[in-house]
Amino acid sequence: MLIRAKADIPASEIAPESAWFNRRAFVAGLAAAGLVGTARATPRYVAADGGQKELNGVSRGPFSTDEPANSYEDITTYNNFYEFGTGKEDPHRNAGNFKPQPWTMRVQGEAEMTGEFDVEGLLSGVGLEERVYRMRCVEAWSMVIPWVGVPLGEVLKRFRPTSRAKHVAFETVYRPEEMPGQKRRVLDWPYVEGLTIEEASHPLALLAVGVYGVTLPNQNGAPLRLIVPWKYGFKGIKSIVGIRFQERRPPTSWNISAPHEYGFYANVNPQVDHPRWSQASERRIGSGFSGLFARRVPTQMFNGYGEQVAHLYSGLDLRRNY
Ligand SMILES: Nc1nc2c(c(=O)[nH]1)N[C@H]1C(S)=C(S)[C@@H](COP(=O)(O)O)O[C@H]1N2
Ligand SMILES: [Mo]
Repeated sequence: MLIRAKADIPASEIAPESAWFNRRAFVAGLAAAGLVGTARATPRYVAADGGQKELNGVSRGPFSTDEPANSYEDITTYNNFYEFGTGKEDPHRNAGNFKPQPWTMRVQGEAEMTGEFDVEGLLSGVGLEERVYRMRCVEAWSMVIPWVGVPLGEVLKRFRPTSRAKHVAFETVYRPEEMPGQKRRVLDWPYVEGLTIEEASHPLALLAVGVYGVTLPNQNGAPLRLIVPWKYGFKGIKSIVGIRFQERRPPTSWNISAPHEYGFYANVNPQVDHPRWSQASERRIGSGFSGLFARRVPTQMFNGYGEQVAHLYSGLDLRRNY
């Protein structure tokens, strides 16, 4: 268990209202154990998973929302990561045997630099940033999450993609011995995702390595995962082992699984309903007691990032290209 009580990290300025009750109880526990002296020494967050390491030298990145962030508990116990099971609590319960270190990524395709790279080397020299983003799942729930990561485009540039690199394909690790959900074919493993090169190079797109100032817990996609905040959450592929630059559009897991329900672009769009439910509003996790009365908030076009990304889709019919 990791306990922090530090005043100067960017996340500290976010007041996770939703965590208030948990945190207060927790702080009371710490105080009883003599670990904190005063009420003012409130820990900013608590990582209960073990093995989470503090990330140093994190600067405050652009584009962060000032909406209250979800608690560390919300973010790490309510997950979608089918490799560990399909229930929201399965990933944090079943991801304990997963080994995110050491980690090698294979880079292939239309780029001058391809091969195997270890994550540390890959990210060295690119400054870690905190980005507090809204995350909107296609299932109509949402959270606000203080990620730590590096701009995806900065990392991709290092491979010097060629002019034929119109798309970037991503692949999750396949390790059925460590990922019990992969023993059942609920999806066509490994999980794959993709972006156009313009999307992947957009400054909002993030390769996340942490959350709340510590390394990603396994259930959140350790050691690194994609965050594309203007798209539905399923584009944010976790535990990435493969990147391929290519000309043609790559296949994507949810589109393969249910092509009439999930498209390639998957831009958040409140005007295009899912065939089985409305996308006009979303349930903000953690905003209501036990989630039962969670606040519903209107869903925003491009999840509120339209000012930054709408130009990527000018001339595209967003109903057809959902
Ligand atoms: N490999 C992999 N990546 C994945 C998923 C998954 O099942 N497997 N689920 C996606 C979905 S549907 C969502 S909403 C987000 C959830 O991220 P979180 O659990 O960190 O909130 O991860 C996405 N990335
Ligand atoms: Mo999702």
